[in-house]
Amino acid sequence: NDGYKLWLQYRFVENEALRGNYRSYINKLMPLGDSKTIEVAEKELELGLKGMLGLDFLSKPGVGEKSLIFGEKSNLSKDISIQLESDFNNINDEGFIIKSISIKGKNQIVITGNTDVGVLYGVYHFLQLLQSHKPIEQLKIVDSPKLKVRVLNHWDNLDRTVERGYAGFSIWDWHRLPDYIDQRYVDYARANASIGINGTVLNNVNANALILTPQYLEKVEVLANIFRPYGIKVYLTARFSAPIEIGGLPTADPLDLDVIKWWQEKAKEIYTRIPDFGGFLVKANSEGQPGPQNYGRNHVDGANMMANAVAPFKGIVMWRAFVYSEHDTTDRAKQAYSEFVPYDGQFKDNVLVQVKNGAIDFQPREPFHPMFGAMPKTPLMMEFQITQEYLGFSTHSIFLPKLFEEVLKADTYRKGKGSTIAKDIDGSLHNKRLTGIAGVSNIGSDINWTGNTMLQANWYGYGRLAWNPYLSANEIADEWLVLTFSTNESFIKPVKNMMLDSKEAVVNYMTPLGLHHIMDTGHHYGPGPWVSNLSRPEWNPVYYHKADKNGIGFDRTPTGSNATEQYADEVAAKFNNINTCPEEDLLWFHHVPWDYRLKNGKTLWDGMALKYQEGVNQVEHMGKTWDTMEAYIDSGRFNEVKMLLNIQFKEAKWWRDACLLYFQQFSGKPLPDGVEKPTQTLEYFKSLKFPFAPGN
Ligand code: BDP
Repeated sequence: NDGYKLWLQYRFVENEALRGNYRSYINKLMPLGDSKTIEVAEKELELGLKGMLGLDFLSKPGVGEKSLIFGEKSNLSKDISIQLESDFNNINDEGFIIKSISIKGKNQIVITGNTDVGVLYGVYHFLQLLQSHKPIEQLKIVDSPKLKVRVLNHWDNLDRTVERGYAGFSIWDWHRLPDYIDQRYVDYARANASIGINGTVLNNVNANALILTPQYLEKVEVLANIFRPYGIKVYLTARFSAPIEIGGLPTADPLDLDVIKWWQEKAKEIYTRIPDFGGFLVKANSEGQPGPQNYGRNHVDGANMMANAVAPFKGIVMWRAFVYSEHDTTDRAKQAYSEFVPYDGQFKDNVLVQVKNGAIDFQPREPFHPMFGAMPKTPLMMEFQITQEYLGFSTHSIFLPKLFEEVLKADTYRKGKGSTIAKDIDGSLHNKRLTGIAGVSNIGSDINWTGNTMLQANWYGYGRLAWNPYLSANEIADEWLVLTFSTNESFIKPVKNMMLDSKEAVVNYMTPLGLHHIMDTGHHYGPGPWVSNLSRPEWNPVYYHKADKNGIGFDRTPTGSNATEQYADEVAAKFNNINTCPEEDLLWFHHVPWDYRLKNGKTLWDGMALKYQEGVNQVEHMGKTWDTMEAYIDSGRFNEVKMLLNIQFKEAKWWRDACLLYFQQFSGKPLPDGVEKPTQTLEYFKSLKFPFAPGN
């Protein structure tokens, strides 16, 4: 098993009684309607049922009396729809109903929804029930996605390199498109549809304007046609200066009439080819990307101009809030909030402001971004990073739904206790109509898509949380393990525990107690807390940890940068007080003396060293757990994960030793008992260079 099939394995159900039971409910497929979506739903059922139950429906038309009926509401017969009326009241356009009902005395299963795409989601859910060996006697499942825009962001370049990509090259073969259709495009769509992802941004946020030329739009159109039956819309990242680069205009000023017209015509051109084009994603005035500020305009001017261009076609603009200026270097963490919150209420209603989960940048742990909850009149979409730029690349097996869950559950207190981030992004906190979430994809041309089978769980888990941001990491791990590997509890339980612990393990061996951004710079591979020579101060790890003889950490309280003032009072008060600040965020908010006493009675230095050691121990334990799993799964995936866990163990030790040796120069204290002695010198770790680290 090379992992290509992801969580759509459709393993044969070995238990004969169970298989017989399933078969007795599904003698025949009865699709209603003839849309492309119903066609792909039928195909998926055939594939899945054949794999799991050994039935070949094509060769046995019409046998038996129990059919699986699937089709959208408008195609249901009266005697069926009448029985589902109240259920239909409980789903939205993309929701589904799976129900056992009795028709003319016969017990039938119906999968339906308001749209064909809803039906397709229901079909995938049904197949997942069988793969998880769940009973299907009395089905009544009614479910809808809680967010509207559920997209993957591909940071893929037109030359097929992937920025921060660790799973090979881009799956978009621009050179051979539009004529050559890679089967991957279809399988990509299937995988996404099976978890409810309904959009894909094909190109990097650091965009190349060429994607908007007819030559590339023709290729994009082909992908859009492939994805459409699966309910997946295509979006493009638009380079703000495209009117200059490919339009021949002298400016990209968003208030310039020619520029406005250029974008309107570009939108029209795109929608003529792709009537359901999703819209644009824009990274503007961030890390050197052009934007409205180049012309003395602001984010609202830029976003609204583009939003006007796509509005006649029901398109949206996702405008990123990942900005930090080189002119304001007091605290990078404060900048997005300062720049965006004053604009609350000024964006057009088809603009979503896309905010990273934390105010710095996709760290192993970050306190939640203070913009969440703080813009009641602006739809904010969450941006998670599924690819592991700062978390050991695809070699480290880390289950990210743990991180995502922590963020979604965080309480902004903006409307009192319980104002969680999940409630802001699903619109319920402030009654927002447009809602969304983006995940920076970890997908590439590697045979197993993500470079490490275990990281397929992060794509899966992201999709599940995009559908329902209230799901727990625990449930998601259960689902994914069953679908991907086995239903055997002796496998599921230990591997699930290993996954659930993996996120804290990486925090411990990289950035315990609120440390952040101490990865080696540029590529972010491995530790580099000593780096201090980059042109912009906030690109240097020393800017973030501020270690000195007195202590370590970034004071963001009122005695320091006062970044905490950007949170609701209750949250700010908690972070400001060193006694109530969660220890996991301690050095994010405070500069703390080396002999400060942690809650466990240890000094900060000892506690930090022990955390680094704990991270290493956790990875060692993960490896040992995995080693006992050989009997339960195929050797292909078993060996792959085993080798990767071994690399992760080595790299965890590298992180521990390099960081502790470096910080020890400031603390001047010995390593406490229980922490292994480094086997190399600090000079050795500093001398390691990785000019060819992937994803740069
Ligand atoms: C940073 C990455 C950089 C991205 C940037 C972004 O290092 O490659 O372009 O975020 O999100 O994390 O725009």
